[in-house]
Amino acid sequence: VSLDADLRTAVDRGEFEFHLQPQINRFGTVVGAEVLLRWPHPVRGLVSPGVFIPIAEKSGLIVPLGNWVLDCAAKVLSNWAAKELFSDINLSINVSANQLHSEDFVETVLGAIERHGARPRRLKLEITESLLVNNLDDAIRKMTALQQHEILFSLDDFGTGYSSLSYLKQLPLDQLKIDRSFVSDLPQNKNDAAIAEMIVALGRTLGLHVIAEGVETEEQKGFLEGIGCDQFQGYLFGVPMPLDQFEEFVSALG
Ligand code: G
Ligand code: G
Ligand code: MN
Ligand code: NA
Repeated sequence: VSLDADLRTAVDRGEFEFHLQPQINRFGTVVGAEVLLRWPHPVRGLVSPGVFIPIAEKSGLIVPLGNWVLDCAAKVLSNWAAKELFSDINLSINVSANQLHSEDFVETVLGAIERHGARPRRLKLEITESLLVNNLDDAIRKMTALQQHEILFSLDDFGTGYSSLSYLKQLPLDQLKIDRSFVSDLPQNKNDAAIAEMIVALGRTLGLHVIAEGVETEEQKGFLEGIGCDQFQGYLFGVPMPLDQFEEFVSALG
């Protein structure tokens, strides 16, 4: 059986898991988490989203799969709210091109939030530049509609795609995410250092928060802090982990 067929079955049965990776601010407080899908395959073991997301994109399965992730995130947010826990923690979820451009994307996102009574301001959708190139107008229309309902947006993998500074001012963004390829060789690599500085400065000018991903060392964090980056995500703070471990992680920080 092909991975494609297995994926279809797994989507039908909801056989996925998600992990949460902490996002922290300059004071070391956890202010968010990125939701990262995991597929426990009966034979292949834990399959990486880097492998199955492209397959799901091609087959159209990304739409039901994306809806499942949305539903999970909304459920987690409303559970936390009901327990008066983690009221300042946002959840970021990755959104694929076919998902954003699907006809009822706006209704689907709002539907998940309403179904669980989650606060829209706690949900952040990560979109990538590559997702914008094909149909910028549709992306702007849908993002604007969702922003009016207080959903937040982050531009993921920033600087790695066909960056156009003109769309930055057209999109209703809350955050820029510095790609980990610009972080891994900090602070030694002067080009990466200049790029990171430029992104932080751009964010400040445009009134956007800036988060760096893939932060693995104190040196990287120190450099990023020094240039004014306001949030960090990476193995230095925490790996992607199951929900119960994430809750323990946050509670242990106090
Ligand atoms: O966690 P990991 O490094 O294996 O993730 C690999 C890639 O899969 C990342 O680029 C991430 O954005 C993507 N990914 C993880 N979860 C999701 C998801 O729920 N939806 C989409 N569209 N992509 C995801
Ligand atoms: O493409 P996206 O930015 O959504 O990818 C997030 C991916 O980055 C996840 O697959 C996650 O496992 C991975 N990741 C998170 N933190 C680190 C890190 O500190 N170093 C490296 N190499 N990868 C990381
Ligand atoms: Mn992401
Ligand atoms: Na990224």
